[in-house]
This record gives sequence, C-alpha cells and structure tokens, in this order.
Amino acid sequence: MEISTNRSKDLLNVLEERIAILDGAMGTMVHALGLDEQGFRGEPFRNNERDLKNCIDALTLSQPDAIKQIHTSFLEAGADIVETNTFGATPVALADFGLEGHTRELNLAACRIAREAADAATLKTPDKPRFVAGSIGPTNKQLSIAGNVADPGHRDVTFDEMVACYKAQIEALLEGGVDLLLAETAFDTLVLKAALLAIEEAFRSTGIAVPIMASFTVFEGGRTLSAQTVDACYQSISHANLLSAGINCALGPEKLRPYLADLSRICPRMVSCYPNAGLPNALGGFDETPEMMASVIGEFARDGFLNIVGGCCGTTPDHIRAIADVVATHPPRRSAEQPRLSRYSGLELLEVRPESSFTIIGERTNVTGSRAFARLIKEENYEAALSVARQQVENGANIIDINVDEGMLDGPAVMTKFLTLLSSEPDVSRVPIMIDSSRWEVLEAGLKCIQGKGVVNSISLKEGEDTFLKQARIIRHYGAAVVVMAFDENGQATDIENRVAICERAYRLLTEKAEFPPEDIIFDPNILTVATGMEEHNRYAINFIEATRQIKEKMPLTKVSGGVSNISFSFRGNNLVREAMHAAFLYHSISAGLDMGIVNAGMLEVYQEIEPELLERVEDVLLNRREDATERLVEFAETVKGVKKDKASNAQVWREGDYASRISHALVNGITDFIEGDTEEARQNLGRPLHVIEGPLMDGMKVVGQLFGEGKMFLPQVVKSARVMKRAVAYLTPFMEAEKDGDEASSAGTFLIATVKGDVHDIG
Ligand code: THG
Repeated sequence: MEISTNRSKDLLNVLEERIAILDGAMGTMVHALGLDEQGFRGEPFRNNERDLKNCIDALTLSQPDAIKQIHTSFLEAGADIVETNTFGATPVALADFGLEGHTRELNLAACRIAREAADAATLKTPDKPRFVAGSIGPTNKQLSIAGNVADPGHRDVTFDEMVACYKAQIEALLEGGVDLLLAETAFDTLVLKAALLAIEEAFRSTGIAVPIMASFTVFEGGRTLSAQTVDACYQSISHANLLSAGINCALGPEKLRPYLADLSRICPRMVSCYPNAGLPNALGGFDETPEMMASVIGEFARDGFLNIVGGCCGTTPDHIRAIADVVATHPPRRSAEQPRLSRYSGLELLEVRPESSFTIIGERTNVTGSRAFARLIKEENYEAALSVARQQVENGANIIDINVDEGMLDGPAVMTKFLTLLSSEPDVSRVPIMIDSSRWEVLEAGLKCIQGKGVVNSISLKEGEDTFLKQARIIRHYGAAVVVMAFDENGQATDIENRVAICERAYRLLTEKAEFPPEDIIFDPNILTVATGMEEHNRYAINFIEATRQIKEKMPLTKVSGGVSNISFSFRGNNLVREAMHAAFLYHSISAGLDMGIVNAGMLEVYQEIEPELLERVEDVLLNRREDATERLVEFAETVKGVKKDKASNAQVWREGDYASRISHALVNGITDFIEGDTEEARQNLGRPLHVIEGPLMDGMKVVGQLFGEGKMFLPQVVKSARVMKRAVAYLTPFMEAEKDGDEASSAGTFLIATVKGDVHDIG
C-alpha cells in the first residue's frame, strides 16, 4: 500500500536531507522520575490483583502526564521522532500482568499522549516537524527458540497467534495516528516476520499505511538471540516494504560498530541505530555518559552508516542532545546500489553470485527419496532424522531440501515438528531451508516455521493462473524464494519449447502480477528419467540441458535447479552407474547454466575420475548420441552390479603409479588412507620437505583447482582435497622444524596474510 498520511510524507522529506533523531529510553526515565509502584498501579488498575511493577505500558493510563513529560523532554533535547509507550502493549505481553483486555485502550492512549507532545513541539518550531513512531516490541514469546530447553520442539505460541496478537496492537496504533511503525528489539526473526505480516494486514484492515522501521538486537558475536547474523537477518525481512532496517539495544555503541558497518554495506534501505548507553553494569545500570556515546556515534555518522539515530536502554535527554549535536554536521547515509543476486538465509547468509560455484541442495531429508529417513520419521525418531540433515550439511550441502509427503503422515504437522526441531540445531539451521511438498498446506505450514529466507519447492501452473498467483503472493508475503516447475494446465513439459515457454509464462506472471523479483525465482525445467527403454525418453536429459541454456539466456537473473537423482532411476541399486550419470549430467548442465541441484551431497563423483568406458556409455545416453545407447549402458551396468563404489577397494590400480601420481590421485579423490606413506616416499626422493610441498603436493592441488574451475569438481570435494593436503603438510611439519633447528642463525621473518569474509578460504 502507498503511504497514506501527509505527516508520514513530511518525515520522508526530512530523511532526504539529514540524519533524523529518535528519542531515548522510556524505562530509564520512568525510574529517574521515581514513578514507583504506586505509579504503576493507580487508575484504572487500582483493583488489579497482579503485580504491575515493571509494567511500564500501564503508566500510559495511570500516569499519563509523566509519560507526556518524558516525551516532551526528549523533544526538547532535539528528537525528531518519539516512540509511543507501547513496547510491551501486545496482548501476549500484557497477559503477564492480566492486562490483555486493555490492549486497544493502552495503545490508543499512548498514541494520544505522544501525539500531543509531538504536535506541541511542532507548533513551537514549525520548520522542524516532529513525528510519532508506534513502538512494537518483541514480546515475551519466541518462535525460533524453545522456551523450555528440555523440550526443543515445544513453542508457547504459534506463528498465526503471534500475527493475530500483533495485529491487535498495530490496528490501534494506526487508528491512534502514528506517523510510522517501529518493530524493534527483534531477537527472533520469526517473531519479527510475524510482526511485519501483521503490519501488512493492519494496513489493509484500517486503510492506513505508514512507513515501517525494523530494528533487531544483536549480542556479542554479532548474532541475534536466535543466532542469526546481521546479514542473514536482514535477508529474512528484505521482502518487506521497509523504510529502514537497523540495530538497537544490547551492546552499546562501540561493540555494535562492526555489525552496523555490515548492515550499512548490504542494506538497500535506510539504516537506523539506537544503542544502549553501554552494556548493563552489575547493578543493571548503564554507564556511558552522553559525551562517550556521542563520540562513537559521531564516528558512525562520519563513516556514513546512519539515517536515523537515537538511544536505547540507559539513554536520557542529555544523551539525545549530545547525539543530535554530533550528527548535525554529517550528511545522511546514501545506500550503495546493490548487485541483483539471489540471496537466501538460514542462520547465515547464502549469496549466489554469477561467479559462485554450483549450489548443492541436500536431498536426503526426503521421505520419498530416502528409505532411511522415511523410517525414522515414521518411527518419530526425530533425533536420528535430524542427523540425516546434519550429515547433508557436513557433506557440503548449501541448502537442505525437506520433504515429508507420504500418505500415512500428517504432512503439515510433521513438517512443523521437524522444522521446529531443526531450528534448535545451529550446525544444521546454519543453511537455508527448501520446503519441498506437492501439497500447499504443507508448504504454508513450513513457511510459518523458518526464520531465515528459505525456498518453497514448488508451485506450477498445473491448476491454472489463479491458483499459481495466489500461492506466489503468499510465498512473497513470507519472504521466501520459489521453485517453479515447468508444468502447466496440459501437464509436464518434456520438449525444449514447452519447458522454456512455461517458464517464460510463469516469469511474466510472477514479476508482473505477484511482485516477485526475478532473483527470487528458481526454475526447474524437469529432470526426468532416461534409459528407461522408452524411445520418447531418450531426449529427456539433452532437453533439460538445452532448456536450461535458453532459460538462463532469456531470464538471466533467475536461477535454474533440478532433482538430479531423478535422471538415473533406471539404475536403482547400482550406485556406481548412478553416480557416474549424475556427475556427467551435472557437468553438462552446469556448463549450460544450471545454478543449483538437489543431490545426495555425500555421493558426488568427480567427472574426470569416471572410468572412460563408463563415461562414454553414460554420455551416449545423456546426450542421446546413438540408437543403442541404453542397451550398451545396461550391458555395462550388469558387469559392475554389486561392485562397491568404495575408492579404497580398487586401491591396487592407482597404487601402482609413481609417488607423484599417487599423491595427485589422493588429492583429487580426497583419500587420506595412504597420504602419509606417499609423502614420506616423496620426501626421501626429493630431499627437503619443502620440495615435497612445492612439488607433488602443489601439482596435485593444481589439478584440483583446474577441475574445480571447469565444473568437474564441487566444493565439498575440494574440502576433502584440502583435508588430504593438510594431513600431508602436518606429516612434513616436524621435518621442517628439524631443518630450522639446524639453522639457528637465520630467521625466516614473519609474514602476515589475511583473507576477506566470504572468500573461498572460508571453506576450511
Ligand atoms: N524437482 C524439485 N524437487 C524435487 C525433485 C525435482 N524433490 C524431490 C526429488 N525430485 C529430488 N530428490 C530426490 C531424492 C532422492 C532420490 C531422488 C530424488 C533417490 N533416492 C534413492 C532412490 O529412490 O533410489 C533412495 C535410496 C535410499 O533409500 O537411500 O534417488 O525433480 N524441484
């Protein structure tokens, strides 16, 4: 919705010109003014039996003049924006004090008080209009974190309950005349997402739309309480139509600096920051003086991090005055143009850049794709089922695909349960989640459980445009990306023209009618089984590859993905052949532009290492190179049936080469079993340990680098190579130390080397 109030538009004008000043802490002032327990009580709460101490929101009704005085003192100190006294005025938070029935009354009254104070200040200085922000706190409930450590699958409230709860508050704030809304101190992004959805709903129900600020809270290490990094957190809410994103509370200004710098760099919106006056001291007080705070915040302004600034816990009108003075001489931040990349998030950000290597989506957490996972889910052995997810991530999955579609299971309930448990596993929920189902109810249930920016897998035009658009809009509201299958009213597309045409039609609908950014669209032009013996299936692989090429050419910002293991269903039970087919199919598809694929992350084969005869027969099938391709591959498959794809078992062959070729083989295939013996042999031949590193080890790594560059190896395999390299170097280290000892006089000097975040060296 368009911004509907004139004052809100005035605010946008102010923000064009300068850094706007937000007020300081309400709670600190309440204590400073000595609004004691009586103050919390008073009318109309005289008969309330609950302990109202610390229910600051109740003061709006029992001490309205004092609250107004606090607003006025911040306005006099230079604040452009004052926040309503409604941080805890949601039904769930008020329920702690038995005041949930007063939600509407408290919010309306808080708006009236703040409005009066702001309007009086505007009258005094008409050239400096003042604004009221409706404060929306995080509540006392969490959705991504279990309230009870003993029961990580339990939540006190549901996502839908949180949306309804927030909506009750927000409707009152909008009717009360706020100029903007501020969802603040978010430490669980799923709760923040609920607030943002409630805001949209409240805009529609009241017909009033105002700018939205979102502000989250990070702790030491730069993560929210639910463990998301700042960039992952921003990505989770990047779909919302926000005025600003920012950080407030917890750490005090100095410790927020690196996280604010991160946010400022990646955020295409305005950026806000209102820190505490330092970390709380032993008595729960805050020690930073106005001068201390202002000096750090002045640096933030100078460095171009800020559009809106103020104070959180412990900040007084003096702090706000000092902050307003120090930022007055600096222009507001101008956000840099962001490249249009596909970005997803779990606890951490996943960014797919044009130069990124292939993105691996783990397939094993799928009840139809893994008998083991299906059994665990049916037995409700969630702990072991979670470890299937963990293995996928350990084996290099960048995203995990989760599918619980099975006739006997209650899909929405099982999806909810599994995702809820998963959110308590930081080593797994680090990566973004792909919610995989052919049932809409399951997809929607999944969307309500993930705090990151995930992917919905999938929707299609199977049931026509109306259903497609309706689902797409809902997915967009939750901020997820989407997989679109090349399927329409006439069925699944198999020829190239249809695969591409359906994707183009879906693209137009999504971008023109559902406000989907192209970079959030992932096309799946159908990976279908080949070598089935049916002639009409012979072109399935080659058609997928060609369709991928055309889709990427026509819609370059979108991504293309597919379920890779589908290609080889004809060879079920014969993993040697299946893995060779996957490696070859991936190699050709990636050359054509395939960005990501659902694969068994632990089982990827190196293209270069496929036995030449098998590779030829596999490629004959995939590329449809000869009439008898299927027969010839089946024939070959018969000869290797039951052969374990265990690399050590065909050790004899590669063990016969010289040490250099053995070392190279070990590095490319990630085999650690013999590396120490081979390294020793090289050392004896070459004399010095350094010569081994600079010779056969580096030569082997060069091969790895080249294969990686050509798309014939993937990151998880390179990580294994790195492991082999590390073992070899560890073996050589004592020999190098010994050489050094014999050479007392000389010093090698110190060499300091750094790498940037996100660089490939992160893989270790
Ligand atoms: N496109 C999209 N999503 C998808 C698919 C797709 N999701 C599901 C599927 N296809 C991709 N996932 C798998 C997962 C496993 C297997 C195939 C595809 C598989 N599993 C072994 C089998 O069936 O032989 C199971 C062996 C075992 O039990 O361990 O092959 O195309 N968008």
